[in-house]
Amino acid sequence: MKINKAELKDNILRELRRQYGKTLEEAHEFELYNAISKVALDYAMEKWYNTKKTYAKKQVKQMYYFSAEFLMGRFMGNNLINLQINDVIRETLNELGVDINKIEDREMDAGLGNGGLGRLAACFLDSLATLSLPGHGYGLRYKYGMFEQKIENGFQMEYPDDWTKYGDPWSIKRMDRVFEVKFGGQIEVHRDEFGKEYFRRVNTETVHAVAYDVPVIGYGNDTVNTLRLWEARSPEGFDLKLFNDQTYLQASAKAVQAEDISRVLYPNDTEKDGKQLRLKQQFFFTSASLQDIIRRYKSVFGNDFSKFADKVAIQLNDTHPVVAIPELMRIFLDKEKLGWDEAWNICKNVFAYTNHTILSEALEKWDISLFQPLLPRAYQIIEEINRRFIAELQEKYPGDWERINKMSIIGNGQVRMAWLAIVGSHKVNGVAALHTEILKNTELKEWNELYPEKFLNKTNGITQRRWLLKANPELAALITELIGDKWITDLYELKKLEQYLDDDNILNRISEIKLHNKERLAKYIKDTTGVEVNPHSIFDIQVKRLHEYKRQLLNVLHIMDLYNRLKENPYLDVEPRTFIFGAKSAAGYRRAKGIIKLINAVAEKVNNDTEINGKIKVVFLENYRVSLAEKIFPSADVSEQISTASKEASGTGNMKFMLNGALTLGTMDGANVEIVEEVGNENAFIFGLSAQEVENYQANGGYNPFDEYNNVEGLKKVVDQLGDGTYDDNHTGIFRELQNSLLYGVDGSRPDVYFLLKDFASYREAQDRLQNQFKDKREWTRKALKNIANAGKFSSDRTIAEYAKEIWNIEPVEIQDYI
Ligand code: DL6
Repeated sequence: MKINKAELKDNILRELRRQYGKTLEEAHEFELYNAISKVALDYAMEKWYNTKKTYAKKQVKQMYYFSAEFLMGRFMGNNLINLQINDVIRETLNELGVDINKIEDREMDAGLGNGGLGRLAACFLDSLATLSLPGHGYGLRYKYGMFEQKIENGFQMEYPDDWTKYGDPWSIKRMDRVFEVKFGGQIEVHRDEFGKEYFRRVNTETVHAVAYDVPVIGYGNDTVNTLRLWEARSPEGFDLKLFNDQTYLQASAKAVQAEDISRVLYPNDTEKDGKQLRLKQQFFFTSASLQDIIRRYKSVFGNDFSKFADKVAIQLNDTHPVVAIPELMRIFLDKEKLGWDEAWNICKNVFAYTNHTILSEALEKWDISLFQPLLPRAYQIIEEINRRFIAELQEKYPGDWERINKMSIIGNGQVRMAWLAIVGSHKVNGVAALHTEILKNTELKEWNELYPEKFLNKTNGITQRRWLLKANPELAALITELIGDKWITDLYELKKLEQYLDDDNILNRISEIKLHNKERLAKYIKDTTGVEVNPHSIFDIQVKRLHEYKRQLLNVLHIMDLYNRLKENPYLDVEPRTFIFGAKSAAGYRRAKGIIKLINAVAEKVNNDTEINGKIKVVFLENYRVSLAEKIFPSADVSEQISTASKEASGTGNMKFMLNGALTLGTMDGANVEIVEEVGNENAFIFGLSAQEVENYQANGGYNPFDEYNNVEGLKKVVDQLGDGTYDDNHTGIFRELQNSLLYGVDGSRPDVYFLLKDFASYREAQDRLQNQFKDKREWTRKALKNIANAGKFSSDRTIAEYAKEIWNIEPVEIQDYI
């Protein structure tokens, strides 16, 4: 896009005057952020309009990604890059004496997600638009996103994340797109003029869903898709009569109750949390989205639904939006008066479902006692879906009641959302090859036997626009200098970098860039934590949600061991190391919070021990989020991907590290397996039990952790230190609970369910190997380059192209000019 600098300057200054009545000198940085964003949005508006018009006119099939989470991060920087106006805006602001980096830092992250699942959705939107594919997001506009984490006295504290408090220039409120969503009430049966039965909901509680549209801008093309997020509004609003009667609290009570639905993101990841409000959120956004899709369809095709599945695809991002299946059935049956078979066939062809976890506790199940009163018609429809499904099973597996009970959508007083998703979808996918195999062979074995044609793998990916081009501009520039800029939209191009594997000049430049990034992060660490770290040390980083299966505790146990070794022998030959963590724990997850406290307690001791000559430093970075991740990934030497094999469905942080030249220290889990396949075993550090070995132990009742505790070098000492007061947990007893969980099991679980002690020896060996190899800087950088060059597979462009072809059946659309 060609933009005239003088005009751009005028536009920004005019926007400041218009919005705030201020000059540049008077404006706050956040005001300037809002003004620049509005000007940039204006440049996208024409394309946005043309995209919508083109899709409608060409009547193309469109895909809607239903997700309770979109972890978008900051919008401005990414949008400027995708609009290709980043440089001109930078230069213009420079001429005005404004540092754009400071302005960028004023933007609060749109943290409308917990972790991997939500960030994946955001990467997918970027790829859809960049590949010119007609695909949009539908979700919830939470007033408060992922909580803000503060570390106080080593403990995690949670504070509300009021992400729009300085404005939200990238959203457009659409009062012309408001839908009613109904909860509760009763079902009345009526008959139409032909005597056909139909159902109507009465005495319901109605909430309004108000659309907010966010543009999703393709890189360097004309496509601007839409992320439509719904806000809950009470239809009645504020009761002025009650207010005048001086009943102040009651006056707004109804509105508050309705608006609670979109007030806050549930901050739990993989943990089951059966709250009624959560189910309300799920139904709220899926119902509004479906009504919107039907409205759009009918505006072209009227009441002829025969083409619906040829024009609409809906991807269910995990089980959270699965209640969309009975809701679409309800709309077809009760409003559009379709017959059951016709409606059900359309549904099955429209929906596809992605599973993101094998942790069975995360497969949502709702108690009927909660579900039925809240969504009586949806429940009735699920009963009918199940009745017909059970009949199908009985025919296929006569007398096999065990199997039939296990597969029943309703059972044990609960509605099983994953089962509903599989029955109501035409495709079911896992998110990495190993994950899909585990689903097919163990977790969803019976389902794969019943519907083998439904199951397929779609290995996750990440967008290189945010995670390399934006996050690591120096490396991005070098790559473009060497192989041209095609990699920005075709990441397999990076393979061409292999020609430089033995070019010392290039290896030096890569190593210098890494050092610059590490210096930048070191400064951030100093500014935010006060800890001084050595940019020449190994930056060994684990950033992700805090969960026991991700095994941050294994990482800490190794640090404690390394520290013990150094204390015993201060001359021990170890490369200086900086261990960096970033992680949020679900607020109610005691042991995960205990691990955060332990990291901070170890940091406190190690960082202040002058006897070890600063050889190891430990840093916990507060409030890990997308914008902080952008600073972290480019600075890593080592990427810690150490989950218990079989537990991490895919991981996507592993891909972001690899793309930025970090070497993976990991187990054969999730997408690590494919990373190693691409880069070669010799360019990663692999350790630990395989998924099969873990499964075997689990099948045989676990293992005896004392065998390891008593025999593995260094292990007994660190496990004992969890309980002997070496590290201060402020008398909470949480470190002892961690110790107990490893040796004896807590809350009725087996000891060491995540096999930390079992994997300790091989983890320690891999760590030692790694630090020895770091001594040879040239060889290390060569391996780093090998990682970068082989990251092509992990672009979300590849993932999305596969979904488009094999699941959604959508094609790139050339955008026409209608303005
Ligand atoms: O597929 C995205 C992401 C994977 O990379 C992670 O391995 C997986 O843990 C995560 N799953 C969730 C599950 N949440 N729920 N339900 O976040 O998905």
